[in-house]
Amino acid sequence: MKLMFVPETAEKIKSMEIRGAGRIARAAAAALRDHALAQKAPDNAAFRQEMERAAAELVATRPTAVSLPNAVHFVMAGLGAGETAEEAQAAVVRRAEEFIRSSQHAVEKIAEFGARHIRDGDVILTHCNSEVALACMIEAFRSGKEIEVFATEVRPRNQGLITIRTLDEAGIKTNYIVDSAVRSFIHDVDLVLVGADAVTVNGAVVNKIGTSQVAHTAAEARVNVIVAAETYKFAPRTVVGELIQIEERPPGEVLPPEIAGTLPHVRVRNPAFDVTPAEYIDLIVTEQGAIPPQMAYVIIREYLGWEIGEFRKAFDLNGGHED
Ligand code: RI2
Repeated sequence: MKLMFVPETAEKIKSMEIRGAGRIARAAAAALRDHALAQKAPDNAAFRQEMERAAAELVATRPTAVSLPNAVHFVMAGLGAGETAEEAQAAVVRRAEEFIRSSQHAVEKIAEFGARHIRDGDVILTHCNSEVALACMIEAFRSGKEIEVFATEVRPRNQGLITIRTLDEAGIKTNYIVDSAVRSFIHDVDLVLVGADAVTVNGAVVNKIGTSQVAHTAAEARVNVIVAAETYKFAPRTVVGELIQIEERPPGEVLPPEIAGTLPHVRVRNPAFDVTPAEYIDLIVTEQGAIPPQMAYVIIREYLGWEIGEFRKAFDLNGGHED
């Protein structure tokens, strides 16, 4: 087993060598597990402090995908276990393993549920590179459904390339298009299927920049939009009014600095994500089943285990005290 060190993992998440909301979450859990194991004969207070520091370093890497803080929160709850550092250490390791296992299981479950929403002969449009959205398509294809996919290029990081390689490997007939061609092809499409970086309490989906344009185009053409999202992509803190921060990445990803440098009046903007309102989404497929986006609160309440007392503590509401 290759050990995942925290600084190395944090760097890879930041540079997007490790990317995709689910993969980021699993990598963070693995890094916390290995970091905990690396603390030999730890002193109680020092162990907890060091784990908190490492957790903060991981969470600070990318601000939008809520799977990252949710995974870290799940693993770090192990710090509360037992009296000694060894007990806390064992609990952190156990919880990290549990998160990774259940995340992989969630992808399989969503593939199974999502594939049932794909009919034989469907043409599906996807945007960006979503492990879960692709798993649904591959499962549908594997079960004998003849499908065809339109995959966007996804400027500026070209995640569409990863998507078409995966689809090609699976033997699925695929069309590769530039992002701005979505409206030109939407009438050839039966279904839009994308992933999510975050789902808010009002059912809005935060996903790769351009998703909201795709969903808007689909709504205009009366094409259904399905989002594949594990429950740990739902954002508990949106219940108490926290907004999802949209990451803005370096301008050099969009325009090379040697060109940008010659244009003193031009400012390049590079938001990595956008928000698709619930009314443009027909269904969110989670590992607990498919829900209309308006039911996001139920997922947050039932499956994320963040109690209101915890929100208060996190935001220092009510002086951090529970009622
Ligand atoms: P899975 C990605 O973000 C894309 O926005 C993708 O739709 C989403 O994470 C979910 O990915 P980025 O890391 O977890 O490419 O479904 O910025 O793989």
